Amino acid sequence: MTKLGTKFLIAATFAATTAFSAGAAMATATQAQPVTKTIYVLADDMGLLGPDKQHHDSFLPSSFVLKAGQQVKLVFVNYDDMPHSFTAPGLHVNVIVKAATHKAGSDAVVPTETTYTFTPSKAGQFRWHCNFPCDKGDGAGWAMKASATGQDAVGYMAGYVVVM
Ligand SMILES: [Cu+2]
Repeated sequence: MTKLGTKFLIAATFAATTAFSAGAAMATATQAQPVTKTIYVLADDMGLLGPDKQHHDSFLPSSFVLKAGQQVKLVFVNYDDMPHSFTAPGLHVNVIVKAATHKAGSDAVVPTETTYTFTPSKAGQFRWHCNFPCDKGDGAGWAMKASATGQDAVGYMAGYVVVM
């Protein structure tokens, strides 16, 4: 083998080893990635209709399933120009969902993303509610009214996280 040939072989071996290591590192990183749960926060005409036929501030979905021990990234996409909260005391989660903004000089809403990553540790049903005095549109706070299960109407500004 010529000197040049040896150099080429070393370079090729190095490149192959590096490519393999990078691939292995990427596989590990993928395994550690949290699952993503996207939740939309809608208001005004986009908010769900209540039994009173009015639109109400709503989280969609308001109830969902997570896996114990699996890291999850909650992504809240807020189309309401008011903040909300995702408060689940049983999960030790209290996320302030930032308000949407407006396009300069127009009423067009620019949604704001708020992310929160955590790992639910134990199985169960955990209620969440919004801690803000919201839903002040046509429904005049209906979604926030006190009920037998506590603050807020499930399906709008409250719900359940089921951890399995
Ligand atoms: Cu709210």
